[in-house]
Amino acid sequence: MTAPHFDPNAAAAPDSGIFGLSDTPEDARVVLVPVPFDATTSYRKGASRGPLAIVEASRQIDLFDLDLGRVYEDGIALWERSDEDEARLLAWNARAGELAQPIIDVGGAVSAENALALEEIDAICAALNDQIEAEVGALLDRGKIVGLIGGDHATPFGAIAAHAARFQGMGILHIDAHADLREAFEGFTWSHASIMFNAFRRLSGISRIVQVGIRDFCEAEFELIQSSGGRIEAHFDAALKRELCRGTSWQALCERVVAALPREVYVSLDIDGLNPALCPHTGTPVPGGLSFEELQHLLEVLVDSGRRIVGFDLTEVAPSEDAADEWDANVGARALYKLIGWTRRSQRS
Ligand SMILES: [Mn+2]
Repeated sequence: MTAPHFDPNAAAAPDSGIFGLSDTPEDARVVLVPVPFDATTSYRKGASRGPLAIVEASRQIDLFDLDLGRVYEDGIALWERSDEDEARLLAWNARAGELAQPIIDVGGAVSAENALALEEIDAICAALNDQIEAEVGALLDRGKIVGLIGGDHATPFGAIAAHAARFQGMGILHIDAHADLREAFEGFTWSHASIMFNAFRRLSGISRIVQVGIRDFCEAEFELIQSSGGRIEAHFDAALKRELCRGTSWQALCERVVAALPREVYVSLDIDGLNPALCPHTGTPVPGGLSFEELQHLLEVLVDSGRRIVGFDLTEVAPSEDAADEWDANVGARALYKLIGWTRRSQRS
């Protein structure tokens, strides 16, 4: 619970926690797990700085939400891992990033030297996955609502695994510009571009992946969707926009998306699923995508349908190098607040 002196109408204190709150992970209902890792980001780095930038931007958000009310009232806190664990995670990111760069520079070409580096990168990413799965699993077992803040889109694998193990048969609502169904993109087993491939192939607890906003994918990914027997359902951005142009309402389109999902849903939100005007510094921006309001409405339709959001992640928010430009993190923090609000609402009804 928030401290008694906390005033939700006042400006946040500069030393306050996420969203200006003073909750601790022990007493908060919602715990956010930051993963400052972007080792395999292929085009433009920066998502590892996302969690810190989002926390800073989150302090200026008004806590009262017209649709969701007092989103903060049973506590929201950032998970704090031990100094030792945090230092190791940062060292993994530095080491894997350094090993990955020359491979990314040549587009993943295979050589004896690369093969050794790939082996070490895969091992680091596997260790990261185990660490995150343990952290998220322990929080879920304590009854927390858990959201992960990336980092690139490779970071939530452990979080998805922890949820899938506890919510057998859950679906994933995957909002992204990219299908993320590549098998070992550029040779990296745990690439940001492979997160849904890995979830699909490796996690038995997931009944279906429903994708929205997809507008950048290769033919092999398209074929995987086509041959998945409905286990992967893609709502391509072009198709959604064509329907909107022809007069179909966003409400009707959201209902169509949501209809494919089972009762328990994990939401994986890659910020590049939104229009790049809302995330100009993200690693792999693509024209098109959802507006902020379309995202908000999709979550609303999901929850109104009676489905339950069991957990979520927000990835690929990358702040500008220019510290005065906090736009990406500002949008990220607001998207995060909506995710928290709709998740809480879905768990109450
Ligand atoms: Mn992605």
